[in-house]
Amino acid sequence: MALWKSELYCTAFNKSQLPPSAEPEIVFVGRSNVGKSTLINALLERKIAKVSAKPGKTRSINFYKINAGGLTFNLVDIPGYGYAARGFDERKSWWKLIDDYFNEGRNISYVVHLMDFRHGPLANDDELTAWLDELNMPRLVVFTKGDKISPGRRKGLYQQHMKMGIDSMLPPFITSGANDKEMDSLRCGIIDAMQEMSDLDKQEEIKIAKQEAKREAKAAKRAAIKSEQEQ
Ligand SMILES: Nc1nc2c(ncn2[C@@H]2O[C@H](COP(=O)(O)OP(=O)(O)O)[C@@H](O)[C@H]2O)c(=O)[nH]1
Ligand SMILES: [Mg+2]
Repeated sequence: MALWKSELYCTAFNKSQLPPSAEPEIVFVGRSNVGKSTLINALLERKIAKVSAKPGKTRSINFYKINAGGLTFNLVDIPGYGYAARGFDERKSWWKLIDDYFNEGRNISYVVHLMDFRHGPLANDDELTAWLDELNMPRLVVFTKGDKISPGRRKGLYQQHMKMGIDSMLPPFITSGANDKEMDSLRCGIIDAMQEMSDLDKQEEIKIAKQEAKREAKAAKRAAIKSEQEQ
């Protein structure tokens, strides 16, 4: 697996600060304190995202430019949601920012949805999942804090979570902070999922182009018949 080079290139607190959309974007979402910053740092092998013992510090969307051996994309870090101490206004402004980001027609490849392995999907995760479903936004689920569960209990708990009906492009990964082996397979999974999405986009484009060509051919035929009849 090629090394990932990374660079934080934009921090957006509102819609007007969102950078233009170009490269495919892989969006990281999860509840506050789920371990999102820890996982991003482990993936990028640098201390680039702030890890905090106190939940709910990051309120901006952070854009990281990634170069994975020549393959370029953006990793987008969305602020965490669902921290109990937050009030109604903060919840509203969170949804506003998220809604602005997802409904701008950006080149979003898919969403990496982080869930605490100890708990699996919680009510807030289900709410976000339902909202992403409406946008037809594919997800890759990644469990965090796997190390907090003893190895003997992991398989059973994984199966229990899967029974909750988790929808993920690949079987969900279990991660534990900065475990190198886990990070290697997660990096591969992230790239595979992105390529799969780009193939689907290409197939869709080919389908649309074929339909367009068919429509044009039919129109040309109709025009030819009409001009023949007129002669
Ligand atoms: N044991 C363990 N602790 C973790 C793991 N990931 C994050 N943490 C801890 O959980 C807390 C929140 O982590 P952070 O990355 O800031 O979460 P964020 O709010 O989702 O960005 C910190 O105290 C981390 O050290 C993990 O995989 N295992
Ligand atoms: Mg964080």
